[in-house]
Amino acid sequence: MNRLQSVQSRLVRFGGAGIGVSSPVLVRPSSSALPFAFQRTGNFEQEPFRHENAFLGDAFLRRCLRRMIPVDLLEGTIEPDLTRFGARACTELWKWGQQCEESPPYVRQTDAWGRRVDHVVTCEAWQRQKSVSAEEGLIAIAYERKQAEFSRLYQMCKLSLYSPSSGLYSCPLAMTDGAAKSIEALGLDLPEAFERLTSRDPQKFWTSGQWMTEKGGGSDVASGTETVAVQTEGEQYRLYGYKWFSSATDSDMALLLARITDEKGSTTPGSKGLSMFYVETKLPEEKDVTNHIQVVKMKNKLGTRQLPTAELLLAGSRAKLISPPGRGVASISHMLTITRLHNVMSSVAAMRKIALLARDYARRRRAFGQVLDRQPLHLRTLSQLETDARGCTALFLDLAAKLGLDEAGKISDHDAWLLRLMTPVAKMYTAKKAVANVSESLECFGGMGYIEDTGLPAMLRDAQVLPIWEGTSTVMSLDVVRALVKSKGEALAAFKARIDEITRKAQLSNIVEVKRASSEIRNATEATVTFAMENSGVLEVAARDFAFSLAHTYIAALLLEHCLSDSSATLDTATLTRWIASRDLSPVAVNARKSAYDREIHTDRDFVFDGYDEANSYASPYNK
Ligand code: UCC
Repeated sequence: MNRLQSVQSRLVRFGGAGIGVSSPVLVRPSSSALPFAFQRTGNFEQEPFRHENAFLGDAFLRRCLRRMIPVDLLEGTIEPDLTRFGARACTELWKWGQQCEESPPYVRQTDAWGRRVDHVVTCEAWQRQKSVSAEEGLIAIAYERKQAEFSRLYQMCKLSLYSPSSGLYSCPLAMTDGAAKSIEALGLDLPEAFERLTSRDPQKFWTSGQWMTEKGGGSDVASGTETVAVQTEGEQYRLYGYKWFSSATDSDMALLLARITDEKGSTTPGSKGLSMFYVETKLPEEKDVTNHIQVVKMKNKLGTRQLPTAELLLAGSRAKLISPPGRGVASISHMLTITRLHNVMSSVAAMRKIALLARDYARRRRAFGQVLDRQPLHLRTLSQLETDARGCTALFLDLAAKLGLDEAGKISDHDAWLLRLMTPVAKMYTAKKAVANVSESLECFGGMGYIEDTGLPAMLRDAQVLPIWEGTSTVMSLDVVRALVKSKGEALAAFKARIDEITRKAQLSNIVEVKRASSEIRNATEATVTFAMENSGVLEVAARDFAFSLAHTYIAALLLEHCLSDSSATLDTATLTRWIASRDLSPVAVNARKSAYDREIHTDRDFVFDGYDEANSYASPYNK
C-alpha cells in the first residue's frame, strides 16, 4: 500500500464505520466514496422533535374549556378557530418567531444625510407578526365581545397558542391590550386610539408601549419617576424625561407616568405627584415626525432579544393628560392588571410548549436500549412537569374567565376581589414555575437542550424575564398584602368562601381520593387564612410564602372543582392527587409552626452580611 492509499483507507474507516465503534472494519476505498469521506459524520443521526398542535395536544385544557364554556359556543366558534390557529402557530408562525430571534432589532439614529431619524429597525418576520395579530383578532376578540363573557377566555387561550411562536410579539400585544383596557375602563376620550388598538385591519392596527421604568428603578415607581410634564394648553403637555427600560419601542403610542410642573416649575414628590399621559410616537404631519422621542440606545439583554427594548429621551414630546392629576399609579393599574395576566398566559404557554416538545422527543429518542417514553424515571420527571403545567393552566383559565365576567358586567363582588387578589399571586407563581420548568425540561433533551439551533435555549432565556418584568416576585408578594389591606379583609374572605364552596360539594363525592383531597384543601385554607389574620406583624417577611400558599391551595381547589364536573376524565383525579402530594399546600403555615418568621426575621441581616466588609470590596474592573 502506498502512502496515499493508506491515508485514504483511514479516512474511509472514519467515515464509514461511525463514531464510537471501537474496531472498525477496514473497507477497501471505492473511487465514488473517496471525495466525500471528510463530510461523513457517522451512521447515527438524531431524530428531531415534532411540533404538536398545542390546542389539540392539550387534553386538560380542552376538558377545562368544556366545563367553562357553553357547548354550542365552544363547538360553533371557539374550538374550530383554536384548532386551526394551533396548527398555524406551530408551523408558519414558529418559523417567523425563530427568525425574530435570529434578526434582532437595532436602532438607526441618523440617516445618510446626518438627519436624526431614531428609526427602530425590525425584521420582516417581526412586522408580519403585527399583521397576524390584527388579522387573527388577538386583541380584537376581547373587545368585540361576540362570545359575551367568554370572549376574554377565548382570547387568552388563543394568545397562549400564539405566545411561544410570536418571537416575543406577545409583549407589545400585552401592552396593547393593557392600553385598550385602560381607555375602556377609565372612559378615556381617545376614540381613534381605541379603534386602532382593537382593529382587525393590519393597515389600521396600532400597538402600544407602557413606559414606566426610569433610571431610579422599575419597582418603586413613586420615587423613581423624574419625567416632568409642562402644560401647553388644556390637557396638552410637553414631556421631558428619560425612560430607561422601554419595551417594544416600535409601538405607535404609549401610556406613561410623569409629574406635572406648577407655575414655578416645581413638582410634587412621591405617588401623589404622578399622572398618566398618552403619547403618539409618530406624528407624520409634524416637522419632528418622532414626536421628540430620541432612541438613545438599545438594551443588551439576557433574553427577549427579539424585542426592541430601548432607553428613550423625551425631549418635549407632545402628550395628553389622561388621568386626574396625581392619580397616575391608580390609573395605570388597569394596564398592569392586564399585562400581568398576559404574563401568566405567557408562563403557562411556555410550560405547555416545552412539555409538548419533550414528550414528542421522548417517543423518538432511544438511550440505554430503550425509547425514553418507556423509562420510568424519565416519565416521572415529565409527569411532574405536566402536573405543574396543568395546575398553572387551571389558575390562568380561572382568572381569564373572571376578567371576562367583569368586562361583561356579570362579576360578583366575591369574584372581583378574587381577581384582584389572585392576579399578583398568579403572576408571581406561574412565572417562577415557568423558569424552573423550562430549565428542567431542557434536561429532557440532553445536550440538544443546550444547542441554540434547536430553538430550546432561547425558551429558557425568554422565560427568565417573566418573574422580573411587570413586577418582580417581591413586588407581587407585597401587592398581595396591599390587596388584603385595601380590601379590609374582603379579598381573603372571598378566597375562603370560594374554596369552602368547592370543598363542601366535594365532600358529597363517593370517590375516596376526591374526598380526601377536599379535607386537605380545607385544612390548608384554614391554616393560611388564620396565619394572615393572626400575624399581620410579620406579613411582609412572610409575603412570598403566603402568596405561594394562596397559589397552592387555590389551584388545588380549582383542580378539585374540575374533578367534580362532567367534563373531567379519570386522569384529572390523578392531576389533583399529584398536585397535592408534590407540595405543601400551605408553606406559610408549615414555616410558622417552625417559628420561622418570629425567630429568623431578627437574624436575616446578620446572616446575609456575615463576613461582609466594604474595605474588602473593589470597584468593578469592567464596566461597559
Ligand atoms: O414596563 C415594563 C415592561 C413592559 C413589558 C410588558 C410586557 C408584558 C408581559 C407580557 C408577557 C409577554 S416592566 C415595569 C412594570 N412596572 C411595574 O410593574 C411596577 C412595579 N411596581 C409596583 O407594582 C408597585 O407596587 C407600585 C408602583 C404600584 C407601587 O406604587 P405606590 O404609589 O407606592 O403604591 P400605592 O400608594 O400603594 O398605590 C397607589 C394607588 C392605590 O390606589 P388608591 O390611591 O385609590 O388607594 C392602590 O390601591 O394605586 C393602587 N394600586 C393598585 N390598584 C396599586 N397597585 C395596584 C394594583 N395592582 N391593582 C389595583
